[in-house]
Amino acid sequence: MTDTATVFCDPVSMQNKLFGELSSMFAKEVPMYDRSLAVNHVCNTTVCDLVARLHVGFAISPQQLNQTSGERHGAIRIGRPDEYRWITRYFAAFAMLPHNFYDMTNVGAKSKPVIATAFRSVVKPEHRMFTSLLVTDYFDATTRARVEALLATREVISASVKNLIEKNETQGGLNAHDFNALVREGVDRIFKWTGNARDHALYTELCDAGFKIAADIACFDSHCLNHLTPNTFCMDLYTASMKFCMGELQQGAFRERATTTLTRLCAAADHDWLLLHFRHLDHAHVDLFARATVSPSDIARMVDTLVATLQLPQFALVNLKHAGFKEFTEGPSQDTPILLRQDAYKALTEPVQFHNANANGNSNRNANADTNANDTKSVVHATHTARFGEIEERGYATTPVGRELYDRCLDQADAARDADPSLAKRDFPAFEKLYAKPFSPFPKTLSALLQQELVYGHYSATAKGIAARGSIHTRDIHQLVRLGFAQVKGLRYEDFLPVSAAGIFASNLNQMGAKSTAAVKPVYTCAMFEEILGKPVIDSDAQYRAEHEASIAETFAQLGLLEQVTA
Ligand code: OOG
Ligand code: NI
Repeated sequence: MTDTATVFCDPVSMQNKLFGELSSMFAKEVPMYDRSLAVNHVCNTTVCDLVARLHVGFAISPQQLNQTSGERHGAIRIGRPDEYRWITRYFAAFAMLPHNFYDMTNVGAKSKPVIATAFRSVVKPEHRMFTSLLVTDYFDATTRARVEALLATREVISASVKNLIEKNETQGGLNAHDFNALVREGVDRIFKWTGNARDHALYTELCDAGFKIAADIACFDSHCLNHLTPNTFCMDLYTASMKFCMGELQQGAFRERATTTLTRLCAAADHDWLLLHFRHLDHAHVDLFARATVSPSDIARMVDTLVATLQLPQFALVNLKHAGFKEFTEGPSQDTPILLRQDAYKALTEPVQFHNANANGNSNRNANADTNANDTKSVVHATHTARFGEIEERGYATTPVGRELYDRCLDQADAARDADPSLAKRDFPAFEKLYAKPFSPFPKTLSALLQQELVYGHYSATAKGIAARGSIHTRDIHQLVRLGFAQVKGLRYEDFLPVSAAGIFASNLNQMGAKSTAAVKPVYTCAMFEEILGKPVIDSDAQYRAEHEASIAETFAQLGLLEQVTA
């Protein structure tokens, strides 16, 4: 019997639908975002053209390209623990589970009164939502009471969405009609920007005290999406292209950067790089590709085409209202393929309206506010700067040793950059060299990164290895790969980095962190956070490690090496 009303939708397909619709919503509201997606598409297409020349046999369909360019992460900020638990249950319907506990109250000068996790699929995630919770006990008692009182009076999660979430949990799924309604609630209400806010006096006080983040969370009437980050195949090509379209790079300088980047890509785009960047490929595909060379004149022609495309009227981002592009890419140097590199156009200053009885409170303290002084219930027209346009390129997941090395290298690289902040503008190649030097302890190839146990991989036996069963005399996994008996794919990093998230908070709020004003600064633990979620938080490092180790055990089994040990 097929009763369509009882056929449940696939949660991952619905996840794709949710993120697709969030992206359309965001694109309608923020023209810069819409255009940045178009620039990313042009850049990803250029990278694919280059890769197809380098690897004869490589192909990507428009659909596959759209899917990869459509991978996204977003960020939302929640005010109350009960709201947070509903959001956890909302994402669970889409098979998105909490991964990692990010304590943003404890990241040095950029500390903020939020704790967070990222909701994503456990296996091959394409979408993620970095979800923060405001911790009100970070504040002195008076501020805390005011923030909590304001938050207590808002209702973001409607009764109908609660019903749908409960129905999903009791039935073990939702049919298309219900699932579509769940998506619509997210897109039209929970994550939608409205520009409506409340309590301008509190807003101003929180901002002045260095707590813009709290103002951003407490005074607005939805958990609006503050960014939605697409995936790029080549960060440096994208950032140069955006700066060219935004009028921040002249054509000559853009040509130089694009040429350097595409030339570097010719060297970097080996099989490991292909497997890292293209989900539709596996060893069986890349092994069939024939390597070819791309000449400087081929690259020059590609750059000509890119320049001509980006000069089309639809890419004249210089004509849109914006606050410029960030000066530096966050993350490892361009030649170190680990974790993630992120960049962004800066947060836009957007109009907001404060509706409430306190509207006249202290409004004249904010130069941006324009109040009708005759009416204490009037609307305050002000501005808010929160939504920005991030982009990311993902690298290999590091082991704890790799992560520790990364943190040390990053500290040095940041210090070098901060010592000469205008170098990137004056002399970009010199800046790249300066920033790359502290990362020199990292090898640049997957095999060396694996050999030094800095990143995780997924190993499998090759046909040649299986044929050689019984005559293989080593159990060194790296040696097995070198001999062609095993093959490996680097595991891609699917999570966030607290330090770079803190930098993102700081740059899009245009404010560093602020210390706790509570009598005693509270300590937040993952266990406390799990109480709020009502679910365990998955430790992604343990997952990467488990996959790495299980794949080695499976490879040994396939190669008959387990029997050898026990024999
Ligand atoms: C969260 C920023 C974190 C990232 O990419 O690290 C983030 C926020 O601004 O709410 O999205
Ligand atoms: Ni982000």
